[in-house]
Amino acid sequence: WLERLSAGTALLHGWARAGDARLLDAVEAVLRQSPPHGMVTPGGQAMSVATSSCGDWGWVSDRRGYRYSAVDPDSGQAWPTMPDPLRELARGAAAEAGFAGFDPDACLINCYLPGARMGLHQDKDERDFSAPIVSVSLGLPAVFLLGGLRRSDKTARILLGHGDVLVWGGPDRMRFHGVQPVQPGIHPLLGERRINLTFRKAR
Ligand code: MD5
Ligand code: FE
Repeated sequence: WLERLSAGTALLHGWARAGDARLLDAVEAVLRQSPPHGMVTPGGQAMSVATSSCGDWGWVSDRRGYRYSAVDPDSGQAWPTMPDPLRELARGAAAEAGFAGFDPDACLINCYLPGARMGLHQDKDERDFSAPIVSVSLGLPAVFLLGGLRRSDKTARILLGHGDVLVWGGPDRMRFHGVQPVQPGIHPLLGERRINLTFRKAR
């Protein structure tokens, strides 16, 4: 069911559950082609989340900064094509939340093992902030922190479970957000992992 968290944010509970096995197969195929690995922030901090991407653009971070790249810096090759089941999921969820016509050109794949987290940040490396962002949670649950437009704004805690999909757009697109450390556990389909797919219009 669709829960409207605020004007521009919708939580589609369990939206991705129905096709989860096919979805995971497609994700695993991407990860075999472009294996996930930890990145470093421009400040030199190691990130605890391992990332990969598919689609025309992939989000990367290193000492030079955050940016979108057309190639996987590991292999020097183009990122894997965005599989149809992923694209269709993102388009369908966006439309359900009121963003018909969403056409993502980047899908970031964040892989969390127990203990991995993501600090409070804004997503601002995209060219056009009018497009929404669609985030799909798979595997182990995580507590998502949803803040406001200033870093110091208080944050709400949202539990995201397997198959939950969040859509952010309009006034909520630039909110600060983060993920608390993933707790140990075993998910029946993914094992000891959380995978988050983040679909964006990068360019
Ligand atoms: C995650 N990933 O669970 C999250 C899901 C990232 C990231 O934050 O940058 O890779 S995407 C959450 C998101 C995106 C855009 C806006 C907002 C949240 N928001 O306004 O809260 O791995
Ligand atoms: Fe983010």
